Amino acid sequence: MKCKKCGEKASVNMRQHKLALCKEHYLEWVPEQTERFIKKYEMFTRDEKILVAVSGGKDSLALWDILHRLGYQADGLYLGLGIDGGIGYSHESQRLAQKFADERGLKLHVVDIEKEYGQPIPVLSEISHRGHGKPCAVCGLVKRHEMNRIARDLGYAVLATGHNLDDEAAVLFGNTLNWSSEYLLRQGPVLPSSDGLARKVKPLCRFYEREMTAYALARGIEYIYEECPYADGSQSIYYKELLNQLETTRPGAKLTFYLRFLEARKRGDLFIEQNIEHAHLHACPKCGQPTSTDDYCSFCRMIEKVNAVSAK
Ligand code: Q46
Ligand code: ZN
Ligand code: ZN
Repeated sequence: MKCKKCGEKASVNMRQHKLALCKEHYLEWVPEQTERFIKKYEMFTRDEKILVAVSGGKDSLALWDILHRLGYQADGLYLGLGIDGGIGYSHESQRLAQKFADERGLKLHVVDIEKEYGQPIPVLSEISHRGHGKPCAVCGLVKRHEMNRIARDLGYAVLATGHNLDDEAAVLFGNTLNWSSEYLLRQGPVLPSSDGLARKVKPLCRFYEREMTAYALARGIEYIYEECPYADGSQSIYYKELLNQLETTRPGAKLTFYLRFLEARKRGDLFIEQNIEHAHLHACPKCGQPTSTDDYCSFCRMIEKVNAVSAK
């Protein structure tokens, strides 16, 4: 297989684009494509301050690297979840995120959940009895809340995450199987800002996971190979496997699935569009973030409960 641009030996082959590239041209192609998606979906401009959520994994570090190479003002945010799982998961991922930032002279904000709220994620989950034994429900809630809080407190216009096409297609697949109209309507490369929350963007949403692995390796980015120990056996991993099977026999199926959905949504073709009733949102009296109840938001209720139990 030869590189389409220079004829040298190709190192990455993208069947869905019928495109093979050598390492050098691949490292040019990825940022060019990212720039194209940033413009196409109107994610942000060069004047806006961007906060990149970094986990220490390949996608978020690759995203930060690309934005930096493209000359955007992008700082990082690392949330210390306090997850060990026998492999020192949080400790190692924080070390790698910090190393990445230090080597490039980039600014990384680190927020440690245990320092902030008294307990690490697994304990918060246990005490608050949410999520049937797995900490993922509480973890998701805390991550969303903290990313919003920090973006707002530190004056970032945009919050960027490293979700790739495999992530997005798996979420779309799950939401479609359940016809979760509200989630379907909110899914996409950009979630506009609302009620004081920063805009959320996913600049890597059209890259396959394997393309991001290839990018991170080719750039020599050191990242944590292990997934979070709690990700094992999750529904999203199961959906990813199903979609990968489909992709093997029909190259490009994943991308088409996602892009056709975005087109249909843009045209207003999704029948769910008409039926959606937007829940009335209020500002949580404690933290100010939007919630659909008159009371505290779910995050603040969870923390209240944890505090009440811990005080006993
Ligand atoms: S939600 Fe669950 Fe993830 Fe949190 S506890 Fe780990 S697997 S990190 S994407
Ligand atoms: Zn080449
Ligand atoms: Zn709140």
